[in-house]
Amino acid sequence: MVSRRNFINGAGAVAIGAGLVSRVGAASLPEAVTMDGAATQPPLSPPNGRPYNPVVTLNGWTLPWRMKNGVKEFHLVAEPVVREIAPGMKANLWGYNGQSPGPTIEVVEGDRVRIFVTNKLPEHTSVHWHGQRLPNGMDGVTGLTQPGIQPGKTFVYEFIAKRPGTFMYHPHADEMTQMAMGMMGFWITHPKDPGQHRVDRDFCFLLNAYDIDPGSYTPKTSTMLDFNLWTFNSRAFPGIDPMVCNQNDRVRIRVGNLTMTNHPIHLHGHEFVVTGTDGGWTPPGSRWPEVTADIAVGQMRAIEFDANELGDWAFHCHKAHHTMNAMGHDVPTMIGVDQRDVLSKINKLVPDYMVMGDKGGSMGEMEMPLPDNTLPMMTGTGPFGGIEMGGMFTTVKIRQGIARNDYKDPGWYKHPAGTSAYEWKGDDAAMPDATQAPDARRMAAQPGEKILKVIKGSGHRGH
Ligand SMILES: [Cu+2]
Repeated sequence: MVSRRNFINGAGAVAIGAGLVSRVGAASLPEAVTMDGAATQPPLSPPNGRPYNPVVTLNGWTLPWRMKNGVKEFHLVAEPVVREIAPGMKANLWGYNGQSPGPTIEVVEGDRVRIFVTNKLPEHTSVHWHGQRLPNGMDGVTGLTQPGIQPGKTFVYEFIAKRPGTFMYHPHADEMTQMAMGMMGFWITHPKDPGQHRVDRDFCFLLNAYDIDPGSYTPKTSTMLDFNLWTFNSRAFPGIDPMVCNQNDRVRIRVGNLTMTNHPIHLHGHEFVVTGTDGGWTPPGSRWPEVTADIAVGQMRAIEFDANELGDWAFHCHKAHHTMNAMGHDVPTMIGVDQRDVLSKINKLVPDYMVMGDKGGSMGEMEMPLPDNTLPMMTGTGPFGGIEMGGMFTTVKIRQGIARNDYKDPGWYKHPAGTSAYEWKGDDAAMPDATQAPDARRMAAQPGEKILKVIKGSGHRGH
């Protein structure tokens, strides 16, 4: 839900509606609109200015603006925020206008844009408009192109949005702290001709990561690589909304990476092409089909596909530890280790000790008591039971009869009879032989023979 605050004198409430500004704001600064929730907001249809096809920010929103003498004016407020990472966990982050990431800024190629940035953080900041062509002095690099914006101060950035495409914004001031705290946002410059690069659904989100100890609320800002929360727009599965599509829609998903590592982003059931990069639209002749696109640090990618196949299709980072949440990251591999003998001995010392994972996985089904304010490592429940995922995971839900502007979750897909994997209940003799490779046969244990088991190292250092 959008709410409005007035940073000049705290004057009374103002009617809610895109593009509206308060009287005080109109006389000076544009009003700083804020958001108080993490649900995906419907696209913001432009109330003025040139027409475009708006994007949908996954678990986010688009910042309203005001037109002043032909200039699109926005007001960003850098400030501490509380972001719900997923139901059951909140984080003390830094962001813009009430949320982290900040709101998406949408403009049209050729627009003159003026952005007021008010700093309500306890230290100086700046905003770098990542990927834009702009005058050097508007590039937002503290010390290099401007002094830092001190706490309580407002700076103005102004430039023409020259190149259409997919961009990001983030501070270029005490970057390690401010990015680790969630200071970032998306920027879309739509093409002048709304018929160009037209799709039916256009989603966007940032990849980000945090290191928040179970039971605490504030990210550890000195962490370089060993993050324990991998998120889409500061949300972790099962807190990430699905991307809802009508069957046969042309769908674009724009992703920007502001973590410290690369993410191979993978879509099930469909092939896509990369139609946009950091530098703009890719020439059609340069595109090839794929199902996973690796997105490096600082990169933006726009992928496109035809949503032909009905269903709930997984969409996730393919690094397995990036589809995990905070709890249980430093657990040793116990597959193949029979712990029954030691259990009774350990229980004398540690009454609540549990045997974990000797048959592999199944963390998702364990009912472990969690400390306050954290998320289980593998979680989420689908129509067939535990999904055993976390972090950078969501679904693309493709249905028939979804209205053009409808993005609400249609629930789980109901598979038509005879189209799901099923348990074999027939005669085993009717199955084809399970042929084994010669090595596997040789290594199979004979009765009474002991097999050497390998116990892998623990932890996840250095990803
Ligand atoms: Cu990843």
